[in-house]
Amino acid sequence: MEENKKKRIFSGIQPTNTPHLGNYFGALRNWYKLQDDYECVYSIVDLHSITVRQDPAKLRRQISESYALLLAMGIDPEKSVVFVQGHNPAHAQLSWILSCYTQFGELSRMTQFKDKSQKHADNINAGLFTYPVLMAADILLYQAELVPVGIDQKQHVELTRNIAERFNNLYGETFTMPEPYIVKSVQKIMSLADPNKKMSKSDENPNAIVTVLDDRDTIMRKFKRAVTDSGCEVKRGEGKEGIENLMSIYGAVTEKTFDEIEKEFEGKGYGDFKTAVGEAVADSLLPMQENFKRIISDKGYLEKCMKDGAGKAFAASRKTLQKVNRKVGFINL
Ligand code: ATP
Ligand code: LTN
Repeated sequence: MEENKKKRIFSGIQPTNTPHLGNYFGALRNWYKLQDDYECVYSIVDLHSITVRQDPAKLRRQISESYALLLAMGIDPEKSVVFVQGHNPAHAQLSWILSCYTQFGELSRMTQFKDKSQKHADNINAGLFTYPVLMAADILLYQAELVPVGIDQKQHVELTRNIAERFNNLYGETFTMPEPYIVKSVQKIMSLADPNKKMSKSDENPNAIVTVLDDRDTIMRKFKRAVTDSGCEVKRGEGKEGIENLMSIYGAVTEKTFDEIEKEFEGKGYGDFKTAVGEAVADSLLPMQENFKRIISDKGYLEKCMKDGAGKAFAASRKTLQKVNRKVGFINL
C-alpha cells in the first residue's frame, strides 16, 4: 500500500537577538503547531545573520539560545529536524549554484535588501545582496512544499519559486515549488513604540519590543507604555493602529476575534486593556520560559541535539544536492 507521505515544511530564524512577539506569533508558534501534521525542518540560520555585523561572542550565545528556545516552545527534536544552518555545508554549496541562476535585477528589487542597505549604509556587502539566494537554497534543498513565515518574507519565497521554476525549466523537474504559509491574523505585529513600524529584533528602542524571555514586570511595563492614541475606546479604526496592534496580540494569545475583544472591553479604558494584554502575554510565555532555563543550562543535551539535527539535515539534503550537481554537469564522487 502506498504510504501517505506528509508534506515537507522548512523555515528558519536568524539568531540575531532574542525572538520577540512578532517572531513568536507570526512564525515560531506555527512551527510548533505544524509538527504533528507535517514533516518539519527548522533551522537557526547563522549564515544569514552575518550579513549584518555581529559580535562573535554574542552571536555564539544567541545561536545556542535560539536553538534552546525552539526546544523550549515544544518543538520536538525527535519529531522534527532542528539544526544550525552552518552545520550543514550543503546550504552554502547550493546557494553558490543557485546564485548563477538568479539575476542581479531580481535581487535589486528585494525590499529587505533595500531596507537593510539603508539601515547599514556603511556595510552594503555582497552577502546582504545575495541573502535571498541562500534562503532559496535552504528551502529547495529539502524539497519543502510549505514555508511558514511572517508576511515580510513573502517576497523572498516568491523569488525562491522563480529560481526553482527557472532551474526546472532548464534541467527538468528538480525542485518542489514552495508556498508561503502565512497566518493572516498575526502576519505583522507592530512596534509598541511606533505602531506604523513592524516589531523588529534590530530595533534600538527596547520599549518597542517584547521578547519571549522578558519577565512579567518588564512585559507589564512595556505594555503600559505602548503608544496608542488620545481616544479611550478599545476598538479598531482610523488612527487607532496602536490599539489594533494590542488587539492582535491579545487575540493571538487568547484566540479571540477582534469583535469578541471589542465586546469584552466595552466601557473599559486603555489602562485596563493594556493590563489585560500584559497579563495574558506574561502567563502564556511562562511555561516556555521555564523550559528554556532548564534546557539552556544542560549544555550536553543541547550539543547532542545540535549534532543529531545536523546529521539529519545533511542526510535529508544530500539527494537534492547530488541531483543538482548532476544536472549542471558536475561530477559526484
Ligand atoms: P531583523 O529585525 O533582525 O530583520 P526580524 O525581527 O525581522 O529580524 P527574523 O529572524 O528576520 O526577525 O524573522 C523570523 C520570523 O519572524 C520570520 O518568519 C519573519 O517573517 C517573522 N517576523 C519578523 N517580524 C515579525 C513581525 N513583526 N510580525 C510577524 N512576523 C514577524
Ligand atoms: N530570511 C528569513 C530567515 C530565513 C528563512 C529561511 C525563513 C532564512 N532562511 C528559509 C524561511 C525559510 C528572515 O529574515 N526571517
